[in-house]
Amino acid sequence: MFIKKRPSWALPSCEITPESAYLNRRQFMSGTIAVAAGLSIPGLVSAAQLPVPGEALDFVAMPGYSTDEEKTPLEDVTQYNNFYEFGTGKGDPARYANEMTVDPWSVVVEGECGRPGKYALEDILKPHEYQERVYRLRCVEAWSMVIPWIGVPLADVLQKFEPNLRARYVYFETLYDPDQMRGQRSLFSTIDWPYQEGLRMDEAMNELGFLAVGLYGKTMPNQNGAPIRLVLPWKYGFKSIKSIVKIRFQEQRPKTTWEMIAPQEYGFYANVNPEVDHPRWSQKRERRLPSGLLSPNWMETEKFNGYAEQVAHLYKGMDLRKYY
Ligand SMILES: Nc1nc2c(c(=O)[nH]1)N[C@H]1C(S)=C(S)[C@@H](COP(=O)(O)O)O[C@H]1N2
Ligand SMILES: [Mo]
Repeated sequence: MFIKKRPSWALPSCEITPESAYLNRRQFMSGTIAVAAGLSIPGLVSAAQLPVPGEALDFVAMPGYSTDEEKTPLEDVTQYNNFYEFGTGKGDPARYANEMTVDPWSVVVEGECGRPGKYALEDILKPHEYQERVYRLRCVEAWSMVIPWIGVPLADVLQKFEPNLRARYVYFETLYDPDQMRGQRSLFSTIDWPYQEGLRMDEAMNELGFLAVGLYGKTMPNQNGAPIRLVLPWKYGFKSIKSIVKIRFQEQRPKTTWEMIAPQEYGFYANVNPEVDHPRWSQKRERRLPSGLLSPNWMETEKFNGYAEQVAHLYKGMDLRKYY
């Protein structure tokens, strides 16, 4: 057993226009750690289960990858969501995401890799053991949560597809199915579906990147991006793409959904940065949910959302005002 010092980000840290306002305007105008070592102890944890909706999952807690800040209550995590495929209201995903079927689910892997193909989700998950990581999630709209995710390291999954040397970026895509996703049927939607995201390969391979299949010990609720979604805690929430059906390794930087909608407001990198304001609001502070009128629960936003120790090196020498 080896003991690693707990990284700094694991310690407790000492008038906003939502993204939808932009759309509305447009609509108007246009009409590792001790426990980690335990992973190798046989019998400690069973192999990954299939994500059956609502079922409890076996997992290994990862205190070295977890904050001990107070967790946001399950109710807020599952009823205050952004998932525009089901509507732009915060309550719409909880109301309508059960119109989506997540079983069976497959993911197409393509591009610059040795193992392209169409994979059943269980085949992607099978070789891995589930971990629980309690991460902060900071939305670009200046609210935040603390969520206990269950899932597998993104790097471990991507590695299995054997990306080659031409793979400089990885692209992700959400399900496109207007029959199941009422937001995609909306005449007012300015999003060019499907929702698309991407990362530089070295960002994707960072130890913090996580593919979540559950939260609070159970299979992922649909509104949070069932059956599998990305979690990138040092970036604004919109990078953490939900309900993934495609992964592509590519040489060129992919276009991403929010960048395409409003490039002057949402960049490709989207690293949490209190020093770079959104053109229409400050990013210096955030409302930690639950947040009410009388107790808005404002707190300071930290650079890279408090995960600088793990990720700052990825952006060394880059002007983060330019590459926001
Ligand atoms: N496909 C898809 N993924 C998405 C979104 C979306 O609208 N569609 N919203 C993003 C935004 S803006 C945020 S803040 C997070 C919210 O995740 P949560 O609802 O699980 O808290 O999901 C991100 N992933
Ligand atoms: Mo967000």
